[in-house]
Amino acid sequence: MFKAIAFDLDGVITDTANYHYQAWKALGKDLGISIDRQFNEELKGISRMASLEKILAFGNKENQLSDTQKKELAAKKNAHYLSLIKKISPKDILPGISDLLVELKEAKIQLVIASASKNAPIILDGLGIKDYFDAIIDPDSLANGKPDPEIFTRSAEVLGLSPSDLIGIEDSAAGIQSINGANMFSVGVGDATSMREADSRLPSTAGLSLDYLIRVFN
Ligand code: B16
Ligand code: MG
Repeated sequence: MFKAIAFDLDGVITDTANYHYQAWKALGKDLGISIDRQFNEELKGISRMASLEKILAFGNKENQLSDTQKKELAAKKNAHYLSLIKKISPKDILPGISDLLVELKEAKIQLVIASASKNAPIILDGLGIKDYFDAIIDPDSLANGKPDPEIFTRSAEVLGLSPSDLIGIEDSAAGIQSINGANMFSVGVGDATSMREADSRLPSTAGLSLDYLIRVFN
């Protein structure tokens, strides 16, 4: 039996992935770079600065901006993103997640947030579910972002567990690679192509339950 779950946040607990997309799309438009949902799949789970670099490379503008200009653009995107999520509330929790958190707590399973987002504490507060989590990994404390395994390895460490005691749940290809690289069981939700390397896959969070996780883990 697993002892803990490491949850990705954006795209697993709440659909902020869509707000990230809107904010990057608007910034891209300012820069004359058009991005679509297919390209956006590559940004999921990737840090703010790494996402900006990918967008600039996509638009063949990677060598045109100074570090200061890039920081300003990332700050502009984040300000837009924060305005989009200002009214986030418990009704923005994705289907099945609230019941799952209750079930996991009752079963004494520990819960940790393994999100690349620096905004994770604000989002969890808005959703009203921060107290369910035993730890939130600070992405600033990591040397490498997803797809590097560090964030999921750290999730096991902070709980004093081995990665094989945990399940990681993700919606991004980079995140699934990160879980697998940490030698943790991976559950992928959403886009089937992005989730093809997951140990177990579901089309939506609605299918997640304690019973489902026990069945696939065993
Ligand atoms: P922020 P996750 C990731 O969160 C998002 O998927 C990704 O699109 C975003 O760029 C990244 O967080 C950083 O977010 O700009 O809020 O620090 O999926 O790892 O929960
Ligand atoms: Mg995600």
